Amino acid sequence: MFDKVLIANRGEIALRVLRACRELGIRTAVVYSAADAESAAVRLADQAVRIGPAASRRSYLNAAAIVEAARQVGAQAVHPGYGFLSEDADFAEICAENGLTFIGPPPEVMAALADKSSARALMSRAGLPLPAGSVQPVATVDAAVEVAAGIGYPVIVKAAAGGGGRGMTVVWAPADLPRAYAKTRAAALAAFGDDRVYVERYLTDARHVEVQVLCDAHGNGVHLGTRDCSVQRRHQKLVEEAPAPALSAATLDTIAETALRGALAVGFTGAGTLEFLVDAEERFHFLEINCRIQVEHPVTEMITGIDLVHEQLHIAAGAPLRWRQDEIRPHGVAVECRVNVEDPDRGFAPTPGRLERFVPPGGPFTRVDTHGRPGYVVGPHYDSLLAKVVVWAPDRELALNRLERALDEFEIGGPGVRTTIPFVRRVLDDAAFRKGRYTTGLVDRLLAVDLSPDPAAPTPAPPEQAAPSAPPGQAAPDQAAPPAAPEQDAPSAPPGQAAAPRPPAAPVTATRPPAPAGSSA
Ligand code: MV4
Repeated sequence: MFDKVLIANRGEIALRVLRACRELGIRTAVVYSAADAESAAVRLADQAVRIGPAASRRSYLNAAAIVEAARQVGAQAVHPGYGFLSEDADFAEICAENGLTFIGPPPEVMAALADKSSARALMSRAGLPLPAGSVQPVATVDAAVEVAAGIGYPVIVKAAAGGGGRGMTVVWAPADLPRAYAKTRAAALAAFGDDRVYVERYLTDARHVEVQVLCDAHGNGVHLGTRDCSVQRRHQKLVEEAPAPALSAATLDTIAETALRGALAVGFTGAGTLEFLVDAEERFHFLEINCRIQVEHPVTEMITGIDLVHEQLHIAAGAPLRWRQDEIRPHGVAVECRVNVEDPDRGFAPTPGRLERFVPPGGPFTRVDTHGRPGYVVGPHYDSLLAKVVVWAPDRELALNRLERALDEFEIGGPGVRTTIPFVRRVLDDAAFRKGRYTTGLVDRLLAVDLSPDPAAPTPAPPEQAAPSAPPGQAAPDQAAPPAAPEQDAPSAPPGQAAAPRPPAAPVTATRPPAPAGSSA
C-alpha cells in the first residue's frame, strides 16, 4: 500500500478521500487554492500545499502544479476525486511520466472512454445494448439526416467529446436536424476543441440507472448493483438512491452483469460507473462510462457495506480484488440528497455567503458528507455542493421518511444563503417519486408547477406516473412510432385525445461550456 497519497481536490470529496487514507494508515497531503486555505481538508491533512489562486484553471486544474506538489511532499499516488482532473487522460499520463500512480484506470483506457463515440463502439462490441444510432461519428449533415431517418425521431445529436449532458441537442422533427447538427458541432468545437458528433434515437420517459463496478489490474471485477439518478436538473443530480426502485430483480441483475462484462471487456480498472437509460418496458441502453468515484457513491456503500475509496486505493496499489461477486449482498435501501448552496426559486443560482448557522443532522443510519461548519464561507469559485445527506433503511418507505427526518434537523443559515433542501423536500413528497415510478422528467414537472398563490387559477394536479408497461405477451410500443407525451410528467391530453408529440416544458437542449470545475457526476 502507498505510504503517502496526494489529494488533488477540494470540498467534501477531499475530506472523504482523506478519511479513507487515514483509516488505511496512509499519510495524506492535500493541495489547495488561495480560496481554500481554511478548509477542513487542509486542517486535517498531514500536509497541505498551496498550488495557486482561487481560479481553478490555475489551481485544481493545474496539472504541473499538482505534480510538483506531489514531488515536494514525496507522495506516491494522486487521488483526483471527481470533477477537475479526475477524467483527464493527459493528467493520468503526466502522473505516470513523473512516477506517480494516478488513482484511476490506465490513461489509454481513460482516453478511449472519454470519447463517447469510441466508448459506444467498444461497448457495442462487448455486447451491450445501445440506443439506436450511429456508431462512428457522423461527418456530414447528409449522413446525419440519413441516420436519423433510419432510426426515427426524436433523435439526439451528441458531441463525442461531451458526456454528462454536455454538448447534446434533442431534435424532434426532420426539419430541425440540419440546424441542430451544425449548432452542436460548432458548440462542441468551441467547448472541447473537437467537433465530432454522433446521432442517437432520443429515448423519452426513461430512467437513468447506473451500475457501480470495481475492477482490479489483474482482470477481476465485481459489480455493486444499481443506482437510480433520474432526479436531475440540467444534468445536475439532486436525489439518488440504491438500488434502482420499481424494476424487477431480474432486470436489475441483467443490467448489472451486463455492465460488468462491458467494463472488463475494455480493460477498465478501479471504481467506475456505467450509465444506462431504462425505458418503460425495462429495456436498457448503454449511454456512457465514468472513470471516477462519483458524488453519489455513498448510496452504494450503504447498501453493500463496502468502502469504495478504500477499494480504489487497494486496486491502485496493485492488490487483487478483495471481494468475490457472491460476497457482495446488497441489503436495504439508501437514499442521498444533495444540499447545494443555491436558490431553487431563482433558477438554482448559487448563493455564496457565510454559514452563520450550520447544524447537520444525526441519528441512526444517517450519514452526512460535508466540508461545511459554522462560520464556513461558501465562495463563488467552485460548484455549490455543500453536503450530501445519505440515509439507509431496510425498506424504501422508511428510508424516505428517514431522509425527510434528517432534512428537518439540518439547520443552515447565513445572509443570502439558500439551499436545495426545500426543492428536495418537494421531490420526496411527490406521489410518483414515493412509488418509485419516476423518470428524468420529474424535475421539469415539479418546476412547471406554479407555486404562486392564485385562487382564481388553481394549478391542476399533473398526471401521476408513466404508462404501465405492456403486460407479458403484448408487444411493446414501437420505438419508431411518434412519442407519447415526452414524459409521464407532461400535462396529459384530454381523455380520448392523442397527446401530440412535443418537447418537454423546459429545454433539454444543453450545449454548455465545460462543467464548472469541481462539478462532475
Ligand atoms: C440520452 C437521453 C435520451 N436518449 N440519450 C444526459 C446525461 C448523459 N449521460 C446522457 N444523457 C441522456 N442521454 C438518448 N439517446 C437522456 C439523457 C438524460 C437526460 C436528458 C434530458 C433531461 C434529463 C436527463 C437526465 C438523464 C439523462
